[in-house]
Amino acid sequence: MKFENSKKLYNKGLENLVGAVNSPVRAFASVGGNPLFIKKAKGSKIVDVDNNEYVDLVLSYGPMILGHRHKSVEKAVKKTLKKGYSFGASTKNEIKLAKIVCDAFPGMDKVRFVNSGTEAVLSGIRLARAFTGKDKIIKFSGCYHGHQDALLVAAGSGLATLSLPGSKGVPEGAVKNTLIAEYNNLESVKSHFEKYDDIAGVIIEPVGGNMGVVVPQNNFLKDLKELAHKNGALLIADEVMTGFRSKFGGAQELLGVEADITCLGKVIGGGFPVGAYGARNEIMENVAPLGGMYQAGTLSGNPIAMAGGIATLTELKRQNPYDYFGGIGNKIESILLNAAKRYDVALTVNRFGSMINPFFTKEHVTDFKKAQTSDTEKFATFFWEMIKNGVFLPPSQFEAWFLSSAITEKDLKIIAKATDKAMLAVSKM
Ligand code: HOZ
Repeated sequence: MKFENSKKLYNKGLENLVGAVNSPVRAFASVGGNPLFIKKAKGSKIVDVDNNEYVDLVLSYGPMILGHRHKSVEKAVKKTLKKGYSFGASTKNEIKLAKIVCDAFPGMDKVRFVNSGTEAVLSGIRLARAFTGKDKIIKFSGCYHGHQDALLVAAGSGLATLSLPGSKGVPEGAVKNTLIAEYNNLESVKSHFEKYDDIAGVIIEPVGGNMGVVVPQNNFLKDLKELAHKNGALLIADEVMTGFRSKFGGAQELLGVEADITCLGKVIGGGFPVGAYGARNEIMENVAPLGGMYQAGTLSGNPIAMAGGIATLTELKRQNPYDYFGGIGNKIESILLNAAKRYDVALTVNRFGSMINPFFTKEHVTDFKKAQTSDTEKFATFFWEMIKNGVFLPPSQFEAWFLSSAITEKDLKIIAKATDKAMLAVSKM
């Protein structure tokens, strides 16, 4: 397999782009080698500029749940494009998408659209503070909530990939109200509530996806909500990854927990830049123009993005692929575990619906510390063998793999074959 054209573009990109990328995780920093440049994608497949074709398990880090360029999404977007791109005034489709979202999440009476998951969460945090009149926020190590200053500590995703404890340029003052707890460890949350009486909210990925996939154990989320409420704080669910993915009503529907504030992104825009935050009326009435919490955006509710979101969610509801995801997720889990057994490689696989990933460790991974016991050098070898055998994975141990409803039995065979070769390569290390 050749990567010459990607290599050329990478070197050219270095001149005027930082690291030749526009988001650090794309740089392949922890797996080595040059990042791949993509030419096109369709259905379950993605093609790089050297014409190598892969089964895509990155799916733009989650949004492409129907696979690439689903015909109903493409049709809706093309139709909308002909009417104009952005107006700085409201459109009917914003109301339509808002209704779909509020119907899916019973805890949301109202929603505000923004342009990314980062924006959704930073607004959700501000809203929790506005509603409670308190300042402190508890977050969990290994969870990543976008690149806003206040939450860029002990974070997963690109920071975990690059082994960064936090970000330069974040003033101490910006994180002085951020408290860190451990995922699946209620005691670590309790100790903060015992110490501080000005905690506005606890923010969590209901299923961790930015330290690899980490699933809440037992009744962790229910207990967390109860604990937060007992202390006058809100539960903020960052469902940027899981919203409409774990279930149409997100991880909250599957886990039976209703958050006070929900933040969304990724699938909600079907590949176009959309984020959203929402809550029940008494909370959302704090947002301008109804209330005094200010948040705005020139391109928020962009017509093209709204059309992409509506078409994606409509098709998703029609397909209802959640059982299918369970089935193919199960198969991929077995493929990974059987290959590990065959070649005597220590492996743990975590999965929640259509989010899955392996950790090269014997540990049962339930928090960030355990995720970090994974051998990242083994992951790097595994990653490149998968690439060379036609499977596009996130270039990081700490990013979830995503499944789309476009994946076929034939794709699963490609994944199985590649996994066998990749695991063999790992066993020889
Ligand atoms: N885990 C990241 C977002 N949730 C991946 C995308 C990126 O950082 O580019």
